[in-house]
Amino acid sequence: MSGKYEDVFIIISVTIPVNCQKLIDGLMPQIKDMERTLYGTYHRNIIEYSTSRIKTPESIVEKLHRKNREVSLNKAIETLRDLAGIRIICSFQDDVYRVAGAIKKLPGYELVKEKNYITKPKSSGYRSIHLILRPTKTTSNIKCIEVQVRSAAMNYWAILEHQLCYKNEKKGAERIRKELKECAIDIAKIDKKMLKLRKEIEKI
Ligand code: 0O2
Repeated sequence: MSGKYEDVFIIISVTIPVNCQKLIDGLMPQIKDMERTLYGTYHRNIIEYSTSRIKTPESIVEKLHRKNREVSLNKAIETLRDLAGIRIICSFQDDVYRVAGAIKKLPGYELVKEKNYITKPKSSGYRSIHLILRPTKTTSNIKCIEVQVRSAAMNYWAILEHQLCYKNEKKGAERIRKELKECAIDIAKIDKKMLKLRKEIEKI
């Protein structure tokens, strides 16, 4: 951490986590309810599991810096809509759409933005659906929460790629990035195949 960001870093560390936690605590119970309802409807686990995370001060400063924005608490609150995040991991590809559809209908939340990185994967190969939600009522000074919905296979790739390459500008890593992208394509094919097999089994 560069010395010039130390003050901002301390302010961010104190203010952001408590406000993000309010957003997560507001949404997580609704997701758990939704999980039970989906199980009741489809008689299988549509959602494997869900997790939450609060963006770390290091990651906030890094992201503001990467996006050429002023590194300040106000800029972080104004411009970063994934300070509070929930990730929902689904079993199959079609479940991702079921869950995203259900999230968009949750009472008390307005959909601010939807990004479908499944139909349009990122150049890295990353696949996921991102929903930015705004609660209609909140006491948090942070107004948005990001919900990432993806299959277990997409998640497997994203976790490993995050460790190996994401945000890592190392020269000479182009070949590795290319191979990781090929892995994302292979994994997407396997995801499709698993879905096809599930549909075949459902017909037997
Ligand atoms: P971290 O460390 O996960 O918190 P926006 O300004 O909203 O249009 P933004 O915020 O860059 O653009 O949104 P985007 O592209 O939807 O990405 C938000 C988050 O998605 C990232 O957060 C990552 O968690 C994940 N993500 C996006 N692209 C990739 C990728 O190529 N690989 C992996 N593994 N994850 C990705 P952060 O803050 O960048 O990182």
